[in-house]
Amino acid sequence: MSGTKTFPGKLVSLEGGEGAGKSTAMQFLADRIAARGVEMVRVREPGGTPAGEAIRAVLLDPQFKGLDANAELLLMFAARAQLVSQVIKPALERGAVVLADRFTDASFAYQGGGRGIDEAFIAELERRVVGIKPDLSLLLDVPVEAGLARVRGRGGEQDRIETEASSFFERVRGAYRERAAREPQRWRIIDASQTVEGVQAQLGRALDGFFGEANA
Ligand code: Z5A
Repeated sequence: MSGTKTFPGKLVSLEGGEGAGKSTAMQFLADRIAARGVEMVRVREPGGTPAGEAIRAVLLDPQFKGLDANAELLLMFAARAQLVSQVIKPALERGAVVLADRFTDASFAYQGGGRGIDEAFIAELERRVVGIKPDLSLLLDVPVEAGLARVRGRGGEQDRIETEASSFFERVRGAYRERAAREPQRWRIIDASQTVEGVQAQLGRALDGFFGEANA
């Protein structure tokens, strides 16, 4: 783990913008990790604990459109603090592989890139409240319009953040790509505009490469 403390387990995060195919990819990754015969703990953000899921409901509720950007950021970190202390750290201490559907990088991308909150402030929260970083982060990267078209094709109601303009999601994508370029040893960029099979082939190679290196 690239945080302050080293754990026997590994933290793998999956990130991406709207319609990148995270839900589809999560199941593939979970099956692939489980097939290694290790304990796997799957979490999602915001959420993953009873308190975190209650916070998630507030964050995604369209009735709170216009929520203050700092309030949004702090709620993301409140849910994350609970998830890290209640679930992620104990699992890593047991030696489990934790598979996270989003982690702190999402706050840098959405609240930093999307909302324009100062990156140094988010980094300070990460240091004080979270204290750990993923060992491997997978970025499902897809052009914004293609992702939004997939979400429209999926149907259903939009949550509060999904109702943002394309320019917001362009900034989110830019922030993710910049973070991945800055720390290439931690990130693998997956071309998520490919077919489901094409995306899974890339994910499988990234995961096998990571565990191969981790076991070497
Ligand atoms: N958020 C934040 O702002 N700050 C933070 O710190 C954190 C989160 C942690 C909730 O996240 C929101 O919180 C999210 C970021 C913000 N904002 N929004 N909007 P979430 O992860 O729960 O929600 P989501 O991003 O909207 O993910 P999702 O609903 O799981 O959707 P998805 O991952 O984009 O994709 P999907 O459902 O797997 O796929 C979309 C459709 O495309 C679906 O019909 C699939 O069948 C199809 N699909 C999937 N893959 C393909 C390929 N390869 N080709 C063609 N079609 C495909």
